[in-house]
Amino acid sequence: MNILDILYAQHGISSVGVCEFDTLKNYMSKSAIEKAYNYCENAHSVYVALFPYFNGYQKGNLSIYAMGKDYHTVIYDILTPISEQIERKTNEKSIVLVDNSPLNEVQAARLAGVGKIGENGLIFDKTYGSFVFIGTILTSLPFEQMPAILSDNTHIIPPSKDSKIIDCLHCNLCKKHCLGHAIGKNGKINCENCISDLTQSKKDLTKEQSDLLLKHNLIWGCDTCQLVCPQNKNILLTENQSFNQNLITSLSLEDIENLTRKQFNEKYKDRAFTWRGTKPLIRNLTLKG
Ligand code: B12
Repeated sequence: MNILDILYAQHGISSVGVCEFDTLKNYMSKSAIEKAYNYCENAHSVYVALFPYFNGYQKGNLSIYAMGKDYHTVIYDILTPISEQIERKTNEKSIVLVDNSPLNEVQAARLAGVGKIGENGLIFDKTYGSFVFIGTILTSLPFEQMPAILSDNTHIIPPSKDSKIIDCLHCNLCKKHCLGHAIGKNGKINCENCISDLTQSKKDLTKEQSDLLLKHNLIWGCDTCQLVCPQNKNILLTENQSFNQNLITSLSLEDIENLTRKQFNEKYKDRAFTWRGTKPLIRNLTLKG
């Protein structure tokens, strides 16, 4: 089996592909390219895997992406053994990168052929819509070579392949429903008005930004441009237990206001909403009264 087959067979992954780092560089700034080379000298290929996370329409005040276990950890744990095997068996450098990464992950996914970009700037998977996280392995292993390595992988549960292609309808409902009118041409996001960004920002908010948050139902993240999308209507739910079990759907002031940073991190270990501390959460909860 080659790396793509192995990746494809991992539980919790819906689509996999590979793109050339040289091509991806066209979508990255000079400093991002430099950072990527610091991670992986002679970077050659980017393996891309999509991880579905839609858990149904759960009521709460946290965004769907933050209800389950922290996706950074989940994806890192799944991809690391594969990355380590690449290094062991080929002597090439290899590193797992998720989200906090110099790579333009959405473009990497598009170039790897695992999905298409919608007007909301997000990648859409055939079966799971845009509710997919992107995980990557950046490696010096040449793109042309997919040697038969990694054959000692075990836990193999192939995902279903019979699915329809999801293509953006360009209906622009995502743009129309975005309260901050933050989605521009070609999915370019204006972070000054993007509610997802504002809820997660530690910065002081302007009066206009606070008013925007007051109109919004969540205190962390935003799902609007995904939930209104017709192409997300009949998607499958995630089967990944990290994203469909032990969900935290809401937080209240009482839950967090008296916690130190350390206590907060311990209480909500492995949750994506902890990375900015309690400050933005308390600000957002207080604002909404
Ligand atoms: C910074 C960041 C944010 C910021 C800014 C978002 C932005 N798009 O600028 C904020 C906090 C607002 C944010 C919000 C969200 N994010 Co975010 N974010 C990132 C991060 C770390 C970098 C994004 C970035 O700056 N890209 C580079 C810039 C330079 O891209 P760009 O020039 O704007 O180009 C984009 C578009 O123009 C488009 N594009 C270019 N050419 C063309 C041509 C056509 C025809 C079209 C249609 C589009 C198009 O493609 C580019 C990529 O999106 C990525 C992870 C990563 N390392 O890539 C995650 C990432 C994009 N985020 C992700 C998620 C899940 C979210 C949220 C859904 C979370 C939430 N529920 O609140 C929202 C969605 C908001 C939205 N519609 O984008 C996922 C997206 C997965 C997916 N299915 O695509 C990523 C990939 C993280 C991951 N590993 O899974 N995010």
